[in-house]
Amino acid sequence: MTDDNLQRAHESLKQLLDDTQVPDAVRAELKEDFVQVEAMLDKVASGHIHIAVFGRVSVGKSSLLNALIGEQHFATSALHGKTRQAAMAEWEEYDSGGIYLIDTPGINEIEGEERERMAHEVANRSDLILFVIDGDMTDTEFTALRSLGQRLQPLLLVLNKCDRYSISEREEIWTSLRGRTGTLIDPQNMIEASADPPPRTVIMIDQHGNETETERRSPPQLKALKNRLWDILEADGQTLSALNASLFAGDLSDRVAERILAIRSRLGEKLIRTYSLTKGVAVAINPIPVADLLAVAMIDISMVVHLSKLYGLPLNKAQSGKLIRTIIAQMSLIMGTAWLIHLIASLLKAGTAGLSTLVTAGAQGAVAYYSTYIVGMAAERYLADGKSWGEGGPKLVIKEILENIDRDSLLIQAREDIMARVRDSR
Ligand SMILES: Nc1nc2c(ncn2[C@@H]2O[C@H](COP(=O)(O)OP(=O)(O)OP(=O)(O)O)[C@@H](O)[C@H]2O)c(=O)[nH]1
Ligand SMILES: [Mg+2]
Repeated sequence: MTDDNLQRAHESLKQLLDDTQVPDAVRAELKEDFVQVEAMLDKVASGHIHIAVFGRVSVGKSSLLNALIGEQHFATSALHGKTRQAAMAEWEEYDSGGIYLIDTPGINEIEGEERERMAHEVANRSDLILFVIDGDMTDTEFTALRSLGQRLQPLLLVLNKCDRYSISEREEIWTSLRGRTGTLIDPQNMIEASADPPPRTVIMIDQHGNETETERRSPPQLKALKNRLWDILEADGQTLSALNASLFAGDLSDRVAERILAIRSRLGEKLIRTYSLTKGVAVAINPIPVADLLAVAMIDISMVVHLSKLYGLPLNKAQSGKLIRTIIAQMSLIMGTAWLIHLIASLLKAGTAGLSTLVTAGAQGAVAYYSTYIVGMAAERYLADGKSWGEGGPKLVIKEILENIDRDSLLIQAREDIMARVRDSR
C-alpha cells in the first residue's frame, strides 16, 4: 500500500521530469520532491530506520550522536553553530543494523525559512526524533518541540549536560518541563543524559604523601537513552518505519498530486491551443467542404494521444478516436447538427463584406480551431478525472465546457491567430 503510493508518486514525478515540455523552473521544484521520494523508497526497500536529533545550538546534539556511535563522527565545538548541515551516520551498536542517526544544525542557527524546510525534510524521513535540551526550555525550543510533537513519530525529550546539575536542580527542571509539555511527551520518553561530561580532576597521593593531579576522561552517561531507544526499536522498529513511510507518502502524494495537476492543466491548455491552431491553419490553407471538417481528425487524435500521455493515462490512436467521437457526438447534440455551418455563416457575417477566399478560409479555420479546442478541453477533463466523465456523463461535461467558453471571442481570436500564421507562411 505504502509502496504503491510512493511508487506512483515516483513514476508521475519521473515522467514530468523527463518531459521536455515542463519548464525548467518547475522541473527544478519537482526534482526536490523526487529526491525525497527516491530516498524514501530506498529506505522502505532496505528497512532502514532513521533517528534524527533536533535542538537549540550547542545543547550537545552532535556530542550525543557521537556518544551513541562511540566515535567522533560529527564535529562538535564549544562555539555555537558548529553543525551547519544535516548529516547521517550508522549506529552499528544496535544489533539488527540499519539504524541511522541524523545530526542537524541548531534551531535558530541557519536562516529561518531554509532551516524550517530542512528540518521538515529531515523530520519527514525520520522514524524517531530526539529533541535535545540542556536545561529549562526557551520559548523557541518549546515552539519547535510542539511542532515536532504534532507528528506521529515517537518523540524523546533528552535533557543533556546533566553533569552540570545537582539532583535537586534536575528535579526542578523536569517539574518545569512537565508543566510546559503537558501530554505532548510520554513520561517514559523524558530522559537524562550526559553526552560529553568534562574530564574529572583526580588527585593521587603516593606513599610519600605527594599529591599529583591528573585529568580523567569521564565516560558519557547514556544508559537510559540507549535502553529507551532499544525498547522502542525492538517493539515497533519496522512498524514505525512502515507507518512513517505511509505518512510521508500520503503527505507527499497530496502535495505532489496538487502540483502535478496544476502543471498538467497549464501544459494541457498550452498543448490544446497549439493543436487547435495547427488544425485551424491546416484547414485555412487547404479549405475543405464543411462536412469534411471533422474528418480531418488526425490532428485531434494526435492531440488526445499527447494529452493522455501528459496525464499519465496513455490512450492509443484507436482509443483516442473513440473518445473524440463521443465528444463530437455530444457537441452536435447540444449545438444542433448544423452548428458548424451556422458558426461559419455567422463568422462570415461578422467579417468583411467581400467574401475573399482568405476570409472564408479564416472562418473555416477558426471553426476548426474551435472544435479542436472543445475536443481538447473535454478530453482533458475526462483524463484529469482519471478517465471518467463523472456522474453526469459526457453530456454534462461538454455542456459545462461550452457554457464556460466565450465562443465569439475565442473564434475571433482564433481567426486572427490563424490569419497571422497563414500570412507568415505566404
Ligand atoms: N558539560 C557537558 N558539556 C557537554 C555535554 N555534551 C556536550 N557538551 C559540550 O557542549 C558543546 C556543544 O556540543 P555540540 O555537540 O557541538 O553541540 P550541538 O548541539 O551539536 O551544537 P551545534 O552543532 O552548534 O548546534 C561542546 O563543547 C560539548 O563538549 C555534556 O553532556 N556535558
Ligand atoms: Mg552540532
